[in-house]
Amino acid sequence: MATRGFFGKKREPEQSDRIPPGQHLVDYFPVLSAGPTPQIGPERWKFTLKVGPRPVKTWTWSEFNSLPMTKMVRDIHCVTTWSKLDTVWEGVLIDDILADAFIEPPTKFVLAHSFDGYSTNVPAADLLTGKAMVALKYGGQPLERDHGGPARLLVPHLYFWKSAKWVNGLQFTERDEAGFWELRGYHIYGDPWKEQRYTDD
Ligand SMILES: Nc1nc2c(c(=O)[nH]1)N[C@H]1C(S)=C(S)[C@@H](COP(=O)(O)O)O[C@H]1N2
Ligand SMILES: [Mo]
Repeated sequence: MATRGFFGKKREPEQSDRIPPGQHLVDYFPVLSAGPTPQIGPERWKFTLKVGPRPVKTWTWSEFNSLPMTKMVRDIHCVTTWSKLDTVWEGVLIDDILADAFIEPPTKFVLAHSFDGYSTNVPAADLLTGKAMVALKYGGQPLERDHGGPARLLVPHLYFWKSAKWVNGLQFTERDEAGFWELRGYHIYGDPWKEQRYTDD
């Protein structure tokens, strides 16, 4: 006789289609940080867009909050093998940040920088056309500090280390420059569907 628990654990087929190889589902939200959580209040927060070394535009917290807000519901996948479905985010699309600075993407690559010194590289195309945002809210609430509050990058189609917490700027670069984890053995691109976990995957 089959027990209820046995069938209860069975997943909907559409749901397993959404879990990349080597990943398992979690329903809580793990915290993964390389160092301590920086405490950045609204008065100290700013966000700078750069082209190479040249700052193009800087926003204060209130200026940034007056940009168009977009809601995104996405599945996220951490290289440590957890995945979480249907996470709900609100924030400013990278497209809308560039539009506010009146620039078109000037190079093919971007380095995201954070208040804790973290960085991560993403091709510009992976940040544009509605694919990525600077998220200010998670689950309808202001983003918790441990999850990157007040603002984090969200690039949900790549492994979650690309979603820089406490983000304070984006820098367009001529070449694809490795960031914090990419310099420490993680894949330069990080597609969860191709299991691009480590440098040579
Ligand atoms: N600034 C910063 N961003 C970061 C990290 C970090 O240490 N510092 N860790 C990364 C890693 S490895 C992961 S898996 C996710 C974890 O996000 P979470 O703690 O909200 O789950 O944040 C990424 N962004
Ligand atoms: Mo991670």
